[in-house]
Amino acid sequence: MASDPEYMQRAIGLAMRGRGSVEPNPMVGCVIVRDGKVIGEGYHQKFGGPHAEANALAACGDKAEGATAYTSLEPCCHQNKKTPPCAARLIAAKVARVVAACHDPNPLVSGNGIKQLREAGIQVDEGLFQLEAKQLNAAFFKEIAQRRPYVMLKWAQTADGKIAGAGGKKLAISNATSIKAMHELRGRCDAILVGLATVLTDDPLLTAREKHPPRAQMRVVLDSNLDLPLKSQLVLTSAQSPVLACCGNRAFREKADAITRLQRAGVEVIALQEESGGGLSLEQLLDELGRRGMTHLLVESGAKLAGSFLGQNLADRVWIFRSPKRVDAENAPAAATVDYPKTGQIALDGDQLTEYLNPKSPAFFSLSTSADLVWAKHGR
Ligand code: AOF
Ligand code: ZN
Repeated sequence: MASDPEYMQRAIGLAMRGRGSVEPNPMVGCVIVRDGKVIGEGYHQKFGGPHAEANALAACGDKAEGATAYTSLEPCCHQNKKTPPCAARLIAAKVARVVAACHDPNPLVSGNGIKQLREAGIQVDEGLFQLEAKQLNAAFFKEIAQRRPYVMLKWAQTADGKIAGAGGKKLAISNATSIKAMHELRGRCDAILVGLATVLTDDPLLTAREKHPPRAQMRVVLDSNLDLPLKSQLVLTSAQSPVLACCGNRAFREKADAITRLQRAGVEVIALQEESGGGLSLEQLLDELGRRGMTHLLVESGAKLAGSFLGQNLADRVWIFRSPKRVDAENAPAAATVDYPKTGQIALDGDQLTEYLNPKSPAFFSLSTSADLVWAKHGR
């Protein structure tokens, strides 16, 4: 017979399948067990759709009486939202026990779901894999606490630690399998960020080139002086996928013509504060993206901008795609370095993808592998 930890791990694994489709909601999984048998399971599949508990209870039919429900997040109890509260459903189904991994940080729930269950005479055990369950939903916890998106840095580097060719020339580093994993990741993010330097050297598209990406991406460029070329691929495709150019306050005041040209080409332009060191305020950028309801930002910049996120403790996670290729040129730009702990690694047909988590991030709870990396390894 399986034990509490095994059922909870299963609930967490189910929850991960919602990644990309449920945000800004959390990923939640639920497994219902009676007499040592799983009689129903489910997960929150889509924003606005039924919750994990509702799906799991539906799979049980009318057999949930006396059962134990394992949920990766405290069942919700608030009214007047997209779906009916899960605590009331579990009570109505007469489950005997609920094992919940962690609290729902949503102030409208925050312990009240568990309280309601207990008041109805249901035994509630909380905290099994608590830190893992919080890490699973680190972006949700961050969104509630800070109204900022979870920041993921990603780059590809050669065996000699370079991110481009001699003199900074564009270079194909990753193999096709890595590129596929990268496009899948893009498809689960709300925004992809680069600096102008990357646009000028690589002229990237920054879109998710897979069949049915669960989310639509905004492409964001840090462009202090409004030098984004109208002929860049980003600008030329702004009708298909939105582009946001962030310039400094000064350029915003003084370059009305450049702003008009970009706006006519379909680009949205906003101003950010200029930092004393020369760059734009990344904190202000994150606040702005958070205001727009974005929960996941992917930074695909060069080493300098990546270094700013790392140096300001604004990065939550880093993915490095390592290729066995070498550049062997002194003047090829080097990758940024990270000293974060490793939380997973997968082989991608000769390339290697390694995940690191920032242990000093306010959205760090445990060294568990992200749902994104689990997907990259096993598929959904
Ligand atoms: C659960 N199980 O599967 C999820 C929960 O608008 P709604 O009805 O989808 O409610 C969204 C809120 O419910 C969300 O902010 C979070 O507090 C909770 N999510 N709760 O019991 C689930 N996805
Ligand atoms: Zn619910």
